[in-house]
Amino acid sequence: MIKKIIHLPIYIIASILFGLKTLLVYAFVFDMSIDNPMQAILFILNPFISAFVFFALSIWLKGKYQKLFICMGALVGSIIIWANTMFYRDFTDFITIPVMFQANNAGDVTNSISTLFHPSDPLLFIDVILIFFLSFKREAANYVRKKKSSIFALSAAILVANLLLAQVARPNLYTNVFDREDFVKNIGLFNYHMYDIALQAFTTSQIAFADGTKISEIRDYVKDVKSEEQSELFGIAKDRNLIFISLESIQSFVMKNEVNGEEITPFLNNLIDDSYYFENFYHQVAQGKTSDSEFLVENSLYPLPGGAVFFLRAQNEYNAMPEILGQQGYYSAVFHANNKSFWNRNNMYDTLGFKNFFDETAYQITEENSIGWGLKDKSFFTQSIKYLQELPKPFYSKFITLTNHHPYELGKEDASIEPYDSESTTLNQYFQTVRYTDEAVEQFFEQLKQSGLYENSIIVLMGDHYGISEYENEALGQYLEQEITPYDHIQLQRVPFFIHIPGEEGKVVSKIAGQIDVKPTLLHLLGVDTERDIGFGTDLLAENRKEFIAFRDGSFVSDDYVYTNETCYEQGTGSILSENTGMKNSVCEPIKEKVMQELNYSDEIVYGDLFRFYDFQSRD
Ligand code: GP9
Ligand code: MN
Repeated sequence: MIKKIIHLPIYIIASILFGLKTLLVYAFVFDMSIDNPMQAILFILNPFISAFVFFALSIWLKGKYQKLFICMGALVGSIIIWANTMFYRDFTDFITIPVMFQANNAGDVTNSISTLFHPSDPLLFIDVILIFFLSFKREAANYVRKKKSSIFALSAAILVANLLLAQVARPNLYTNVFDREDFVKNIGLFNYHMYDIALQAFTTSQIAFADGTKISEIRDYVKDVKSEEQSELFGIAKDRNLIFISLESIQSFVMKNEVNGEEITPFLNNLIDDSYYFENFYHQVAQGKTSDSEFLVENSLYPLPGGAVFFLRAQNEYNAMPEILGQQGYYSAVFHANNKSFWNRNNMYDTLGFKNFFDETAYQITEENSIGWGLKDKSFFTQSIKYLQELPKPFYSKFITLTNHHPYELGKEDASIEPYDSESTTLNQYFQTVRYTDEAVEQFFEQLKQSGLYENSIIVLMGDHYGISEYENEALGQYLEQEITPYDHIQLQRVPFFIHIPGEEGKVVSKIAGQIDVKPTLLHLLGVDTERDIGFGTDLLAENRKEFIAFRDGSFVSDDYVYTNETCYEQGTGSILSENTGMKNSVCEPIKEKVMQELNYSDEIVYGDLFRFYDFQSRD
């Protein structure tokens, strides 16, 4: 058998040895979860497929070049694996092109190479030694044209099959990236690096061709749009800590509502009485979900039309809240008990100016205290308090909850209310996990009071995005006792938004509002002037606001109209004013044009990295 293998063509031996080594590294170094049987198959096969596709190219070369190609390929490939192995030990993540060129990261890596080196690392090169030895022991094979073509066709076919099946194992893998791990386990480490190189090349060219003068046009637009008046509450929370709680998947329809005769969110309902509560506040996220909501909040810019801006533009210049508050002497930290590379947070948080990220490694996560996506919210808050107390003050801290995440799993012991009864398990369970998060937040408020942090803080709570998607419309319609039209669907994109300032009364605010408005609103409360800033939101506590809330797909709501699915509705009644008219004679048309212009301006800033041409500090 061994003899038979040894007599196989050298490119096949190299593919087997190198593929096997890669698979062992996947299994023993990279901590990757397997979500379905197709993924398990790809996880095992992709190392061999990539190796075969590469080494098979050698058949086009003659004599010593053929052997050189195979040996050098094995060596360079092994160095890439080794580099990823060391990087993974430190960052639990895979190398990306921008990370390699980030001065501080590269410094970190070179400094710690000695500490990251593992005595077993030389084993990563055993296959290379064998490949060198075997290829120099024998003559290079001479392939006829026909054979070359069929081997090439075979490698192309298995590569394409791998790439396509990866899309089955992880839908929308290429268009909506959540985590680099998804790439590595489905298409393989080397294909992931190729994808990353192509993406970076595209990004670099887009940035290189950006027009720097555009930013002054956008600045003029923003100046015009911003509310002239400053809120009376400007500076009311000056120097207080800002505690921001991102409520996973909580929509407004659960507020002040019941299921089986039980209140769903008793704590949040009560909190309305002594907070600023915005009852017509909309989420504006696109494919980047939670990360898009974070992007909106920190920058008052729109997320991108496709993919997650956290992945696609993590190297841009921004003027984000953590950075602005940092200039005011604030420390900043994010608390979120998930893998730090999810949504590329580890890189993007650095870019946005966060000083610290308490990711899953900061928490004790056991079988008892976790469910679904990870650590349960109650334990998350309890374990966070000690870190929060130690932060330098004043601080801006952001907490991202997790238990109320699709598919809304919860153990019996944690469920305080009965599930709903409909065809949709998702909706049935949703009410229970929402209630659990409500209780977790209540407990966190108590802990803040006990720790003495409460009085000198302002606490902001916001639903990050919808939790019940359009697929559940039938069940949701049954619960809400109405048929859900596209008009209703837009109204259902409301998420709770609270600003709770201990010692202040607050009120219910009914005007339309959105995630784009959070940054100027909070900065003004903290007494930070935003005159020089460029963002598309307005201070929600000032008298006037811009007339619309734009959604990423071009839909919008305004005081008088709702526009979606090419249909213009009357706000409030939902009656259709005009349908599929090409909009020319629709009352929605003028606003629609402004919406499109604003979304385009935001995209130009983000795609072209235009803030590098703008001085946020200067006083003109
Ligand atoms: C993951 C959490 C959920 O870390 O933020 O992300 P989502 O799927 O809601 O975007
Ligand atoms: Mn989310």
